[in-house]
Amino acid sequence: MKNNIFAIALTALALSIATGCSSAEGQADAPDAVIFETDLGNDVDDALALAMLHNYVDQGKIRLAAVMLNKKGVEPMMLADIINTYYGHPDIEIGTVSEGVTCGNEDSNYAKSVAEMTDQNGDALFPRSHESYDSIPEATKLYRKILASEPDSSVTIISVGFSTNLARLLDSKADEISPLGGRELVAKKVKLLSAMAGSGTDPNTPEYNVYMDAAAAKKVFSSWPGEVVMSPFEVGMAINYPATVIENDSLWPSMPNPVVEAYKCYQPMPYDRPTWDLTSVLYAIEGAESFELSQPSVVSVGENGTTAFTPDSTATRRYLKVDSIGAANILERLIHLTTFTPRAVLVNK
Ligand SMILES: [Ca+2]
Repeated sequence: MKNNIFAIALTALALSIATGCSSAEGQADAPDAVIFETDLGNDVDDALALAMLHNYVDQGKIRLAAVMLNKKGVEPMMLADIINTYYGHPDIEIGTVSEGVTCGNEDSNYAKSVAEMTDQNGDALFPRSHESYDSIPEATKLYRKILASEPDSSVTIISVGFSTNLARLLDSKADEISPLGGRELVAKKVKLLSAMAGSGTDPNTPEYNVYMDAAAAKKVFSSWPGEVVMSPFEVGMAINYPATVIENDSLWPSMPNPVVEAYKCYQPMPYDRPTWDLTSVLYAIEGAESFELSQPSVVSVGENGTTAFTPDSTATRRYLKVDSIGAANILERLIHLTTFTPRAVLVNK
């Protein structure tokens, strides 16, 4: 199956070259744009989720238009660049956040650890494509530029960190990029927001991605002008990524791999880790096959970062649920999707 998908992707690439189409707009068979909104460098599931997205790019299922960082600092940008470069897609745009929320786990910042790894000559272990990160654009501006250039109702945003950038996008005003305000731009261009956030079953316990910037989360989840599907805390908790996969070098085609190194840096090995962010990627690209979807609901975000869902047939928010059989199927799929051979590695062999 993987080979078939690979062949289809190559055929699609050949067709696009033959017809001279290079821009997404007006190209009927170009995959739709996906934007990954991440706090890369906090928990390590973001890194595995980004590896999955590169697999989908290789398969021709998506265009990864940008990696937007909502964890401030240079190391998240460096690691996004390192992972994009490793997987053979160094031109994917990166956006950053200024005055983002402060993160309290700098001692376990695996982004910094991976970026500072060196080989036996003392050179950087992992190549990167930016000489400096001084000119990385603010995410809000990059969102506006990308959304303005994409076909209507085509863009999927996968948000697996804080809502800071998305709230600022909603508040953004008409400018030289687009005559539309942010809210109108989102309504016109975005088909789905798939977000790892909150809890579907516990309205009393704050969840990290929500409470770290609760005001932004409240704005986004209560007033985002379109469909939102949330992968709640308990879904990722039910599906643990196994340390045995990280430790099995034969599953990883080209070592060293920055995602594997990130995992090893994040906590003392061996440890299994919930697949929170990976589930939002899986739903966004493959749909609800092994998940269940809640009833359409209105979500209420508390000041302290709680989420409460109230069923309402007219609402546009739902959350994912999973049973034990679904969890086992999803874990198998996630392992398959993260331990793939990148096309960049195949080409270089
Ligand atoms: Ca995250």
